[in-house]
Amino acid sequence: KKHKSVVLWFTGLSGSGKSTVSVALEKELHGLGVHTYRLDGDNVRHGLNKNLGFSPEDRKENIRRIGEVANLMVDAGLVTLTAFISPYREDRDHARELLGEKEFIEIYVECSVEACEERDPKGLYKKARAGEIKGFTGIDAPYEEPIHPEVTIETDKQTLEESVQLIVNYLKQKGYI
Ligand code: GGZ
Repeated sequence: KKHKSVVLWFTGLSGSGKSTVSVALEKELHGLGVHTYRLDGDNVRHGLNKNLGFSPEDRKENIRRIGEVANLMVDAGLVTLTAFISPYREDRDHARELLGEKEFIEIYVECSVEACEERDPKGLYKKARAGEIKGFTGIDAPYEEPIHPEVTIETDKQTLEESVQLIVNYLKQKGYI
């Protein structure tokens, strides 16, 4: 089946559901015969970007490299999903510019800090509150919300299935898949 190659750029707080939604979406896309590749902390921060931490400069470089890699993946014809906090608007906009307006879909995974902190799957918010992690996004480091994301999902209000369907519908509507 034919599809346009495009980047689906997920952004949101730690614990907002970027990975969960992108994994479920990828599965759905495979079912529709769409070729995908997913970039996330596990395959990027532990490899290509393992020399980077969480200072503002390192996050910027993290996102810059991810934008470049996503660009290559799109050249290879893949629907590319990226799942990183990407807290700075400027850095996301740079990735958007690199990819070109029509091939960059920003998906805001909206979820209150309170709800993310409640979930706290890795106990990182607890550590951040205790001062054991400094510069944690949403606690003592900024998260700049997207102003005009192509898609917003609200993971503290919608089910996983609803969020995935919203994105699939957007992609169909715009003729990407
Ligand atoms: C935010 C941190 C931090 C700090 C470690 N701030 O829930 P997680 O564990 O799996 O998601 C977070 C992940 C964030 O990495 P990204 O590459 O997505 O960040 S960015 O886009 O800002 O470069 C969290 C963990 O790494 N983590 N320290 N200080 N998240």
